[in-house]
Amino acid sequence: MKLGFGLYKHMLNEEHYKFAKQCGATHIIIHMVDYFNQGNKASLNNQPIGDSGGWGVAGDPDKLWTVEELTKIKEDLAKHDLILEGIENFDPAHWHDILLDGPKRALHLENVKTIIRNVGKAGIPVFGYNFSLAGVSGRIIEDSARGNATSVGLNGTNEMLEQPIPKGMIWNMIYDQNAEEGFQPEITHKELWRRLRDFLNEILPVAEKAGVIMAAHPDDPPLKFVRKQPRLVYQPAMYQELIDSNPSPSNQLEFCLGTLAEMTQGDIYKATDQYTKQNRVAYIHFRNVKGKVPYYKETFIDEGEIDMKKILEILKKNKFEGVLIPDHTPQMTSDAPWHTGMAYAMGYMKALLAQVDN
Ligand SMILES: [Mn+2]
Repeated sequence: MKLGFGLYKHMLNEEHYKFAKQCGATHIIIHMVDYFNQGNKASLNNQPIGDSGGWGVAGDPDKLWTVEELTKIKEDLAKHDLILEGIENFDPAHWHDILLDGPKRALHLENVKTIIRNVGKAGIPVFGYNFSLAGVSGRIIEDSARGNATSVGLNGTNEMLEQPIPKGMIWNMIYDQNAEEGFQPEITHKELWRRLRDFLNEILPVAEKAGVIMAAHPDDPPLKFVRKQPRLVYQPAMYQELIDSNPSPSNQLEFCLGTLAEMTQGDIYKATDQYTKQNRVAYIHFRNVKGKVPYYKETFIDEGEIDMKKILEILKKNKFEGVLIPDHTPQMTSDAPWHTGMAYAMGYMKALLAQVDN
């Protein structure tokens, strides 16, 4: 198994590459979407939580990520002896009408195909995505982790979770600042699954040919509905439905332990066993939580309810050889809350891996 590190768009620089390497990472997952773009008042130290204004403005709809820019990032990382393992998430500006089944759907399918081909040409093996209309939305920030560390979670339902998505917004980002008044139409779970299957049927042959694995993140928070919209994967068994919907070897999972443990059904150890046994896990968000929706808190890696060592033992048994990244951690009280939180998680993971994966 490999120790990886996730970097947001604003962290794609030498300082953060050095930091990741110093934490023991060998592999990097990058975000090309800028969740902190314009109008997002969120602290750069925290993960974006998704309040009523969303995360901010989506990117340029006409500017797809090029082979050159992706290759440059890969080469910059290589100078620090780091391997670019994957990209996490599409920009809503490039694919909103795939999620919405809107008038630009055909154009957006071409966008995604171009992006996947470019990712393949740059030699990046994995693309993580989240097929979700509301996205990571409605969570709250509390000083709820050990020692009153600032973290995120849910404390019962809240107004935000019930608020419909305004037109011009999808997946928490604004793709049309001049959209008309009103809300995105409400759809059924059946319709959402139809859209996903159609998307996979179009994209997976291209991904396979490009040598790229498509890795699906579950819905965070994993509720049946968020913002009046259905969620795709909000119980562990729904991941099987996703895998079974298309047999392509490029149809895989961005396996988020935290989100899966927050689900009301299933068992995190059985789910880990079930999906890694099938060789369908592309990479893992290795983080811990307490509780289940709608009452849960993200915790430090060693204070949640998941036995992380037991997870590693299951991964080892099933010969999982992919990358583990911390995903999120609580922020630690210091001059560098994000860095200290991540360094703590990485040290813990490195030690655990040394114990189990030798
Ligand atoms: Mn995750």
